[in-house]
Amino acid sequence: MNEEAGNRVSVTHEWWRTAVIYQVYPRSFADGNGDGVGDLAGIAARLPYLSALGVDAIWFSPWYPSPMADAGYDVADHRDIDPAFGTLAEAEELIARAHALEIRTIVDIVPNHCSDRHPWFLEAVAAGPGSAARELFWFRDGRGPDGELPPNNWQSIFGGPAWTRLPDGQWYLHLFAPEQPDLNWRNPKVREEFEDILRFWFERGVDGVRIDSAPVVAKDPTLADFDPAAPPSPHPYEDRDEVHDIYRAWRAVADSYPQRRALIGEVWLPDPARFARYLSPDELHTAFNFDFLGCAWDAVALRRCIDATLVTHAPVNAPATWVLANHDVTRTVTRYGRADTAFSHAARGMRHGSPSDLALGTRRARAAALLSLALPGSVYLYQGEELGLEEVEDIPDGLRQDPIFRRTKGADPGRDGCRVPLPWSGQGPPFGFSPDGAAGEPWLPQPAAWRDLTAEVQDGAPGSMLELYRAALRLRRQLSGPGDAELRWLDTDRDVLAFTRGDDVACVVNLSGGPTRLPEHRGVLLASGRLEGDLLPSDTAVWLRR
Ligand code: TEU
Repeated sequence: MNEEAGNRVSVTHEWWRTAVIYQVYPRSFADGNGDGVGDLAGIAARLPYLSALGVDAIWFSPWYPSPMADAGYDVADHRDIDPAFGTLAEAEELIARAHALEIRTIVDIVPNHCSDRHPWFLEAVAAGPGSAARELFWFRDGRGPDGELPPNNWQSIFGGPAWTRLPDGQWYLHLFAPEQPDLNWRNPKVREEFEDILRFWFERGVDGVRIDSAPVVAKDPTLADFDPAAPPSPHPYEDRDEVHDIYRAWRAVADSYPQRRALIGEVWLPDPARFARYLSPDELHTAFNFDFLGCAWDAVALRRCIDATLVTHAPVNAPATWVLANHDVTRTVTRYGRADTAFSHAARGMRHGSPSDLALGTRRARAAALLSLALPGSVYLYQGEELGLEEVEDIPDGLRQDPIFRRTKGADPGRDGCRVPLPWSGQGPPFGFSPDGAAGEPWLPQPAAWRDLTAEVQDGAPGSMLELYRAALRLRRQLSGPGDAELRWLDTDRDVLAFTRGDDVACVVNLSGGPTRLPEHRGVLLASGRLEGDLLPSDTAVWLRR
């Protein structure tokens, strides 16, 4: 499905339209130096694995210097690499080595906030109330007789109030953790700084940036109270019109390079029309499809989501994206094995630990992989998805690191369960994540059962998840039809998804309780499970030659 096969990095084709993009979460991918934390040396050593998997690009979750209050999404310096991960020279080398393997690279940019250890924030704290340094953030006096109450009623997305008070009495705004003070995007210095950060990474050869929490960067400067159950329009901080001006300026930066760079937005928004505005021709190139990511394993819901996605993207001529998982959400195998197969952040605490049939979840995750890789647009894979890893739900409380866990007093377990270091090889932890004899244990404990899911065990094993992904990615490149070709639904039962891509390929996914007969075809290209003659079993997907 990739027209650029064979020469993908050197041509100026809009690669992001059809790319398969693999998310590396550096802490948990591979540990080169044996301290129990993933790093750039570990990633470099595993590049051949990603090349053999057949991905077109790697997105690196934040690798910058950070106190890791939010696993690197609290950035202290956007122009360097955290010493725990390596050096800037290693990052440059990694970008170059990926390019040599025809793999593009995407870095994560976090514009809404920085770390409370960022020099700007340290300076603002030191400079005191009324200083210019505080203008780069949202500092305010509190309410109540002694200013002991927060300036407004806004709540942090991670739980608790969105304000923290300093010893000098002023409060500062943080939509996420207190260690992540929000930047004031009304200040031109903030804008200049981020445009310069984009140039910094584009000049180091990265092919795109993923924009963290893209819609929340602009705030209502009156900082008025609001009722979260009935927020006003415009919302005080979500999806305000001013954000588009910011991203138009970013697009101009991206377009100023001869090999154009892609802007990819993390845009969680319920309103498709508002979502599509981010994809205007002079703004972002693509944005993650969170409706698809949250959608239940249900044919009617999925078809509705796919149709709505295509309808949303068509007028702005932006490619759709298909995402099943990332570092913030419950792993697919666990989710699809539960009675309730949808995902939402709000329901994570409630669903945590509810029974999951992992064999069933795996069957469905395999079918979902073939579904998403057959849809028109680009696809995001989250590390470990290709190994069929489940959510680790029994991490001892004392080892949990996600601030969500603490800030909700355990009501929401947080996101550690999808961030457990990958199993590469061997019979027990660290499963090749760290080198043999490493001093440090993996920063989160790995389940013993992962001995059956290591990349080593799955390599070359017929029917393994890894081999399914490899075969699907290989075919996706080879098949001429799919590319940007239109999706046409075939007439089927309500609980079966069947569509063609171009003239030669069809995809059929059976979400009904029993087997279904395959439509007319000229051969099976790939199946997520064993077929019974011309019957496609339940929770199985197939790619057919038409
Ligand atoms: O996430 C933004 C975001 O709001 C959610 O995805 C978040 O994880 C969820 O609401 C929590 O329940 C981005 C990053 O993907 C996430 O890892 C960071 O923690 C967050 O921004 C702050 O930078």
